[in-house]
Amino acid sequence: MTGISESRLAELNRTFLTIFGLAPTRHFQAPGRVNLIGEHTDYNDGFVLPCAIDYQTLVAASPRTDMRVRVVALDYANQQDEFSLSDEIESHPTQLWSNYVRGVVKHLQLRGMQFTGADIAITGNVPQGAGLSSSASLEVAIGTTFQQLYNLPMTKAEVALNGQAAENQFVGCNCGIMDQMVSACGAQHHALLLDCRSYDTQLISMPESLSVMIINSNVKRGLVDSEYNTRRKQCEQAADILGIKALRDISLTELQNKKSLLPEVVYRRAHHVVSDSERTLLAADALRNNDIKTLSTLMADSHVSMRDDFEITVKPIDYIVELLSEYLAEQGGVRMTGGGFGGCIVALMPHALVDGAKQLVAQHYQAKTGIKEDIYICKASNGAGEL
Ligand code: GAF
Repeated sequence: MTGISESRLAELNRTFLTIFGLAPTRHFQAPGRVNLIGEHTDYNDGFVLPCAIDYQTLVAASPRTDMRVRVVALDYANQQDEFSLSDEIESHPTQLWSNYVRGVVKHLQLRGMQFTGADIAITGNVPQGAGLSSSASLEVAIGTTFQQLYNLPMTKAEVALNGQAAENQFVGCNCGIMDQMVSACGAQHHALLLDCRSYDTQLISMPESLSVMIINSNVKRGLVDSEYNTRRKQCEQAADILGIKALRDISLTELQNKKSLLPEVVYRRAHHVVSDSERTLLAADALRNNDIKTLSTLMADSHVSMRDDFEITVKPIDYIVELLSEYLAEQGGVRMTGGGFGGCIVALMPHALVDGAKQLVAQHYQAKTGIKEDIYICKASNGAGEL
C-alpha cells in the first residue's frame, strides 16, 4: 500500500474523537524518504539526492489553550502521552516515540516559538527501522503541525532543522540533515539535490520512464547508532588531519594526493564521502539529462564505495544489489540506501522491468539468506503539509 488509506484516516479520526472527546480540526502529513545517492555525505557538509516517498506519518490535531499537549500513537497500541508546556519538557522514561514529539516541541520552544498546546493523534505507514526515515517523518510531521496550527514564523527548512535538533539533542541520535530536509521540502515527481552546508536545494525532475523500487532486506539493523557515530568520528578525524572544516572542503584528487597523511581506515572513510558527494552532483546531471547509463554506473560505484571503503553494507544487501545490477544491465541503477547495516536497497528502472525484478528477488533472496524481502514501488512525493 502507498499513501495513507481512507480507512486508516477514518481510524485516526475515530481514535482522536474517542480519546479527546472532539473531532480533530486539521490533518497534516510528512513523508519518509529514499536516498538515490550521496550517503553519509550530509554530516560532512556534502551533497545528497533523496526523494520524499508516498509513505507518510499522518497527524490529526486541534489546538488547545491550556498549555498542555496530549498525544496518542495508533501504531503503538494507542499509547498516550501528556505534558505541560509551562514546565521543562523532559524525556519520557519508556516511550521512545513520545520523545520525538517531546523533543520537537521542546526545540520549538527553545527557538522562541509561542503556542498554547495541542491534541494530537498519530499514525503512519513508513516502515519502521528500515532506513526510510520514519523518525524524521514523525519529527517533521509534529513540527509542521505546530507551525501550521499556530502560524509560527518558520520556513520548511527551519522545521527540518528543528527536527534534526530534537533528534540530535533530545533523542540522542547524531544524524545529519538529509532526512528531515527532504521530508519537509520534497516535491512530487522530483528528487531534491541538497547542499548540506548552505541548505540550498534544487528540484531534479525524475524521468517519467523510471519506477522507484525499494527492496527492504528485512535485515535487522544492528549496531546502527554506534557504527554511525564511529563513522562520523572517522570523518571528523580525517578533516582534522587534513586541516579542513569538513570533508566537503577537499576534492577527490587532492584527497588522493594526501593519502599518506591519513591512517588507512580513515582514508577509506574519507574516500567514500568525497567520492560519493562528487557522484551525487554527477547523478543529478544524469537524471536531468535522462542519462540512465551514467546514472547506473554512478549508483553501482556508490554501492561499491559503501561496501569497501565505508563498510556499511551487509552480505544480504550486497547480494540483492548484485542480482539486480546484473538483471538491469545498465538500463537502471541499484544501490543500498540510507545509513546502512541492514535496511533497504533503492533501484531505478524502466517500468517494464519491475515485474521481472520482483520475481528475481522473490526467487533467490529468501533461498539464499533465509530472510523474506518486502518490496515497495514508490512515487517521488511532496514534502510535509496539510492534507
Ligand atoms: C541516516 C541519517 F539520519 C542521515 O542524516 C544520513 O547521514 C544517512 O543516515 C546516511 O546518508 O539516515
